[in-house]
Amino acid sequence: MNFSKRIEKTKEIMAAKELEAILLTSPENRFYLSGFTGTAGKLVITPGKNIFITDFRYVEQAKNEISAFDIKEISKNKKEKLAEFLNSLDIASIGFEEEYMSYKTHQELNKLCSDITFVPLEEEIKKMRQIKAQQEIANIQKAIEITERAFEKLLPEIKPGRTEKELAAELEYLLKKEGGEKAAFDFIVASGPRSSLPHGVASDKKINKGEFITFDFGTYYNNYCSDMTRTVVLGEPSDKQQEVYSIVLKANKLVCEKLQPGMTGAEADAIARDIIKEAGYGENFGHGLGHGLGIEVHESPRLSTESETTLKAGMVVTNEPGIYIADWGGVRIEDDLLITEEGCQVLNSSSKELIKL
Ligand SMILES: [Mn+2]
Repeated sequence: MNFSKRIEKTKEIMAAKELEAILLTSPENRFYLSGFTGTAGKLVITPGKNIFITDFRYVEQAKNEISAFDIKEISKNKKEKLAEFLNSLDIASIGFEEEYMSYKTHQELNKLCSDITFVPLEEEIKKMRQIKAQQEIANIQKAIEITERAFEKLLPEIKPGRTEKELAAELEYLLKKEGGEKAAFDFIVASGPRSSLPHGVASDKKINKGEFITFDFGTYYNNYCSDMTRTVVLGEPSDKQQEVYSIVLKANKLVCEKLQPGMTGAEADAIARDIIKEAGYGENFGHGLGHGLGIEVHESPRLSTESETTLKAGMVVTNEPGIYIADWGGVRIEDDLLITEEGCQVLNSSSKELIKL
C-alpha cells in the first residue's frame, strides 16, 4: 500500500483547512493511513511529523506493521499524556473526526489542551477512501469470492424446519472455512413474512416450504469487506413471488448495465427506483439503492434519492434494490460493483436467477 501518498493527501487536507495538525482515532482511517490492524492507536500528523501513539500491548505489532510513522508508547494516564504530547507540538489547531470522537473525550481534550482549537474534519479523510487502489479492489474481490463459495455450500443445508439463526451460524462457519477473517456484520436471514424486514437479523424462526428467505451477508479479507444479498424460495414460488422477484432482478440488472461515472448517487438510485415505481411497488422500496464498500461495510458514497455525490471510476458500491411487503415478504438482490471509466464491472459472479430449493 502506498501509505506515504495517503499521508501526503492528508497533509493537503490539513493545509486546505488551515490546520496545524490532524488527530485520527477511528480504526478505519488509522488502518488506511498506517496499515495498523490492532484495535488501539492514534495518529498525529503535522506538516513535518507522522506519529503513531499506542500502548504497551501493541508496540511490537505497530513496529512490524507500520513504516511511515514514528511510534510513541503511552501506556498510563493516556488522556493526560496525549494532551501533554499535543501541547508539546506548539500548535494552535488540530483536526479531529467529529463523527468518531466521543463527546466526553472531546470535552476532556479541550480542557487539557486549552491553547489548541479542535476542528471537525467533516469526513475529509473518509472521502479519500472512496476511490480504491488496485490492491484494495483485489482484496474486495477476494472477499466476494469467499462469500460466494460459502453461499454455494450453504444451499444444500437450507431445508424446512431449520431456523434462521442456525443458517446464519452455518454461513459464518463456511465463510471462515473458505478463508474469510470474520463476519462483516450481523447476517440477515429473514424468511417468510419476516423477509419484508429489510434488516431482519436472523431469528429463532423456522423456515417453511413456500417461503422466501433473504440472506444478506459478507466477510472480511485483508481488512476489506464483501456485502451480498440473495433471496431464495423454498419449493415452487407463487405467481406473486415470481412477479416481485422479476421486478427486483430487472432493477438490479439495469443498474449493472447503466451505472457509469459522472452520474450522481441520486441518478444511480433512480435507475432501479424507476423500474420498481413503474411496476407499482415504489412505496415498497424504502431504502437507498446502495453504498460504498471497502474497509467499512457502509461507507461513502451513498446511492440514494438524496445523494449528490458524483460517481467516479475506482469507487466500489453495492447495488441492492428491494421490494418489501408487510405481512407478506420481500426480495432483495445485492451485488458489489466497481465503477470503471466506461461504466461498471460486476464483481460478483453468483447467479441472480431465483433459486428454488
Ligand atoms: Mn449492503
